[in-house]
Amino acid sequence: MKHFLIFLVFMAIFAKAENPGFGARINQLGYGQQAKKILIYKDTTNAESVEFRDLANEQIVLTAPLSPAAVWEFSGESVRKADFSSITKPGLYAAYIGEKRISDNIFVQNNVYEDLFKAAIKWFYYQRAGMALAPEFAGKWARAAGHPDTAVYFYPESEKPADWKISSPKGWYDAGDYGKYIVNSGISVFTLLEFYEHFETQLKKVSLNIPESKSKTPDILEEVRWNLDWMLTMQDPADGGVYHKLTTARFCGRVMPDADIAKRYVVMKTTAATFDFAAVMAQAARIYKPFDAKFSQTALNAAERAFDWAIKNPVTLFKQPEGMNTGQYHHQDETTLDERLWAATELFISTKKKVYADVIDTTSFASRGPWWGDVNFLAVYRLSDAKNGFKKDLTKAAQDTLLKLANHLKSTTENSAYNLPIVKENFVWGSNSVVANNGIVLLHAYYLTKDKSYLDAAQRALDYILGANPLDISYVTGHGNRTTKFPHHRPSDADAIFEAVPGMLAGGAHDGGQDVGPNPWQCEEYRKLGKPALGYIDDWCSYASNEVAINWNAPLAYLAGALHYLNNGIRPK
Ligand code: G3I
Ligand code: 9MR
Repeated sequence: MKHFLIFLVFMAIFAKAENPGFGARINQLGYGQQAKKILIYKDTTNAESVEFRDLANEQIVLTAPLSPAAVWEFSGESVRKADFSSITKPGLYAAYIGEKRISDNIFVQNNVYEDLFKAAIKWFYYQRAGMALAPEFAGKWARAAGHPDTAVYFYPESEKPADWKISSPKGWYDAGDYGKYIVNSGISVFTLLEFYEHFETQLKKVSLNIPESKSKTPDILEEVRWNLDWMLTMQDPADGGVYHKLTTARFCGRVMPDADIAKRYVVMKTTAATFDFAAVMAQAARIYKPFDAKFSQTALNAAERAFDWAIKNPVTLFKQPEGMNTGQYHHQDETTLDERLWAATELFISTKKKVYADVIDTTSFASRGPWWGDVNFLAVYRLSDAKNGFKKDLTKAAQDTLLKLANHLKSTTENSAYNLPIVKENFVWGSNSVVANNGIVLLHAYYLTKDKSYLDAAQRALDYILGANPLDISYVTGHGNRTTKFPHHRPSDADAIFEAVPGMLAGGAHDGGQDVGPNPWQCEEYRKLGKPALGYIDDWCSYASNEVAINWNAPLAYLAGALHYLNNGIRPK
């Protein structure tokens, strides 16, 4: 009871301290000096312009015209916009209509995303299974170790001999639950490693203050290695196939990792998991070679064995075993041609073998953005990069495929009331990660063309996540003026600390409402059906809009980190 009273008092103080905002929708962390800067405002004054004042001297530095009102279909709001990109001098500004202040402080400075991207990567340390988080590295979110996973069984147990078990330690908890999932690890690891590939020189110097920070291996690679080591244990040494996931039979309660002591299981090997595994192990083999040649060779061997198993087992699709209710990472129209293509591209880059080139030559690709269920675009990223040595016509076709999606997102941005790269089908479970991945698509187009309009549209993806949205919220815990505070994340919920673990991206708004219902663990109706951009609630109950996940934080880290380096004049390798 004492804790609860302390919690209430603290919450009252903390909540009161939060500034309610002034109405304008902006990036609550700020903007690089040369970045595109757009203010969105639900104006009712019919004013012609917005004045931007330098808060250091209250001088008006810009009078920017306000656009005619337009309705954003995904929230139903009528909004106007003002472009203040011409403010490039580092400083603190605010927007006014007449004497009425309409915006939070607006930071203009090239390093405004540095803390965010580092926190977004550091969050993976907080997700480590099998490790106690020491105060030296985890601060007040230090916790006991959970889930050693040195004795993991098969589910259903009836399908194996009574003494069957494996050791499958380490790895990241997937999200707000304590499961470890190969499919979701695939795209998450790819994204973090591609960030390293693109900004290697800079990331070699970045310390995340993790236990391995004193090693010769860059911290981002040390963090990803924690999950790669686990992934390797999920490969069956007998045939190279990869188990789909490692979880308890049912989701546990709102407890800390060390209190979740139920038996843990691996389940069937699947084609998708095995191809995803092959892809990231081939990618890792290249990246880790300068730091750990033995691991690099292990990863490559594992990748080739996995690919071989998946080619021989092309339609072994996941089926949730009776009695198990944990995550599935299986979708209704699943094919595994996308995973096969991605794995083949990564293995060809690592080995130059014809067997992989032959698969690539006989597999199509399309302008569909990347998510855990469709990784074809990760192959497009690889094929479109002339440095990877694919046939010229194939590289050109992939570049056209990349630009087709990027152009669709860019024109959507330039023509929408909110100036955002968001289309209707993006409003799904994990919508914020779709927006972040849209930003990454646009950045790849910028790298390819050097056309700043793609960079400008990518900026708007991060703006949306950090406050340029109808809810006027930064969806990243601990980063922004009005932020997600009560995510569906067991460690943040079950610890006696008011603030959620920092640097986590909440899933985001959509109309799915899979967590709405009469059961005690479900949410009351929080949606405004037909306005998917409003379908979010900052409450533990909402795993469909307010959970956190490794495949959501990885694109956040990439998007914020790449914009940080681009703001500082650094181009990807
Ligand atoms: O692909 C279809 C799309 O065509 C359709 O228009 C849209 C709207 O109906 O649905 C899309 O499929 C959705 C899919 O996510 C892809 O977005 C499914 O409806 C939706 O149920 C599915 O949700 C997944 C959810 O698990 C339930 O399976 C999320 O992507 C996935 O991130 C989430 O992952 C969970 C893990 O299982 C357990 N750990 C937590 C993690 C995050 O919540
Ligand atoms: O915590 C679980 C979350 O990680 C999943 O995304 C979600 C949907 O599968 O399920 C959550 O667990 C809930 C379970 O499904 C039903 N009982 C309440 C659990 C906590 O909300």
